[in-house]
Order: sequence, then structure tokens, then C-alpha cells
Amino acid sequence: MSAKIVTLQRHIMEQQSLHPEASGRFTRLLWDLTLAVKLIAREVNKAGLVSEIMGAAGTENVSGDQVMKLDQYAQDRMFKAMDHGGHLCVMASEEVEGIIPIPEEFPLGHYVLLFDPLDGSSNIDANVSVGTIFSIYARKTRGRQGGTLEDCLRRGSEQVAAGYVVYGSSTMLVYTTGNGVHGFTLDPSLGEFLLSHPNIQIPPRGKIYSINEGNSPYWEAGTKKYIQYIKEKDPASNRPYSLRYIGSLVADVHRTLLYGGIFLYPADEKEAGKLKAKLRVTYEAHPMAMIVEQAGGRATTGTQRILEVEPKSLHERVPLVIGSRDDVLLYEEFFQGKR
Ligand code: P6P
Repeated sequence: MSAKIVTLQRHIMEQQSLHPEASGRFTRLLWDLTLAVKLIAREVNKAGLVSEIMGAAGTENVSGDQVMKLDQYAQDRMFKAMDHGGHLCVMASEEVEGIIPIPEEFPLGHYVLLFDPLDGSSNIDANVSVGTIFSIYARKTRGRQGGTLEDCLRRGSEQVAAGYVVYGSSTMLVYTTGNGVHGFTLDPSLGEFLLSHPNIQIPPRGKIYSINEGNSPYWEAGTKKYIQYIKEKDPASNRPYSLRYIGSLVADVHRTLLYGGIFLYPADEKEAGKLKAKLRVTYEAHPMAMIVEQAGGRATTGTQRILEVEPKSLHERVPLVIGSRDDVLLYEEFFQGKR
């Protein structure tokens, strides 16, 4: 008998029934988000053909990254899909320096949305997978005004939902509302995301490591020791691991979630001997950490659980080591000098 076809909308409704306190506002928020990512998927998938979309827009975003026109398109689609539904009290995005208030003409809602509209966009011209990442909180502040920065700077464990879309050989949306991790594949002929990966569980240990080895001279000692260890020849412990690195966070984490193993973007001293991290807490590390932990994995800075990190600014950066539980635990032992 053929498996039942479950659309994302139906799945979200079913998830809502798991939250007796849910009023349907949250469900409608996710429905609006789905529309935005379908529109982004349509443009990403034809970026190679649409010259006015391709190429850098010539501007830089707050993180100093060159903004591609598709970044702006994705930002615009997310904002216009989410600003009027009455679900949100405030938004924040990689592409915007400060918080994004809900326009006065629209009703305020109970939730906070943080997102990276198009992560990895520097890879677009090479047709490498890129992605959208989102993180959702319930409002923390009270009052009749819009949400504030305080509503956006939260401990990751307060997230009510997190997800990403990977625009690759197919377009997949992966999300969690705290009841497991579920993957949906877009059927372009229907314009529907269909359940393709129910209850994703990351293998407890993998055989793949994912890191930019070009930064190795600048890593801290613990990271160097760990990477050296997993590259040693020891068939009994499945070493050496294979290296897979796409350079697009959503694609690298998606592969790690499905196949197991470990993704690392540790701090490095590339910049004039100053120890710095690259990935952002609010719309990269926190949502990916919620997803991977919900799938049975682990996410750490090396010394702290990512979901316990409480950012002091919207674009704060953090070291991210994420993946199979046993692999990340071993990294922490090396990083903390216990091995
Ligand atoms: P590097 C893409 O620019 C990004 O922000 C992430 O998607 C990705 O994981 C990382 O940077 C890649 O950085 O320094 O290896 O090119």
C-alpha cells in the first residue's frame, strides 16, 4: 500500500495538536514562512538564467559580506511574506543591522522571527547549494508596542521552532517545533512540500568530518589535536574519517544530519592573531543546534552547549561544532585538554 502523502501544511497542523496551548497563530506563521521559501526557491533555481539576479549587488551587509542580488531578493521575500500576518512582534535578519519592526499598519503578534534569508550566497555563481535558516521565539517583553532587541537576544533553548531550507538538487525544508525533526521535499509540479524524511535521527557516530582545513594554521591547540586524531590510520576505530566541505552551512549541516559525522567552524586567529569566530549565534548556530539536538545530536562551542549561549548583540559570532553525539563529545574532550 503506498505511503500516505503528507503535506507540510498538514504536518504543521498535526504538530499544533501536540501543543494544546497552541492557538493556530503559530501554524499560520509557519504557513506564511513556507510561501516565502517557495518564492525564494523559484528564483534560486533559475539564478543561472536570470542575469538581473546574478552577480553581486555591489553592496556589503552588516557582516561585511558582499551582498548578492539574490540575497536582497530573499530578504525582500521573507519580509513581505511575514510583515502583515499578525503573528510577529519583531524580526531580525543577517541582511539588516538592527531589529526589523512590524510596519505600523499591520497587527502585532506573539512571536519573534530571526532569519538568514540566503546563507552561503557567495556560492551561487558556482551553482553550489545555498539555504535559508530561521529561528522562532515567543515574545518575552510585555506591552502594546512592537517587540524589542530584548525579544531577539535569547538563550537558544527558548526557541519554539527552528528550521532551514536547502536549495540543492531538490529543495528540502527541515524543521522542528520540539517534537522531533522532519524533512519535506518540494514537488515543483504541485508547489507543495511533501513529507520525505519523518523523524530524522542523526547517527550517534559518523565517519565524515567537515571543516575548512585551509584555516588549520590558525586553530587553537585542541582543535588541531582533534583533527589530527581523526585523520590518523586506525581501521578499528573507523579512522581516518572522510573530509567533506561544501562551504555552505545549510548544505554541510544537512549532510551531517542525514549521514552523521561532525561539522566544525571553530574560532581561528586568521585576523592578525585575534581569536575570532565566524558563524552567527542568532540565525545560524542556535537554529542548527535545536534541530541537531532534536535529532539526537549535539552542538557546542567547545566548552558550552550552543543552546545555552545568550548573545549580547544580533550579529554576535560563536564557534560552532555540531553533529553526531559521540563525535562532538570526543571533540569537547580534546578541546578541553582531557585527551
Ligand atoms: P569559509 C557562507 O559564507 C558561510 O557563512 C557559511 O554558510 C559557511 O559555513 C561558511 O561561511 C564558510 O566559510 O570561511 O569556509 O568560506
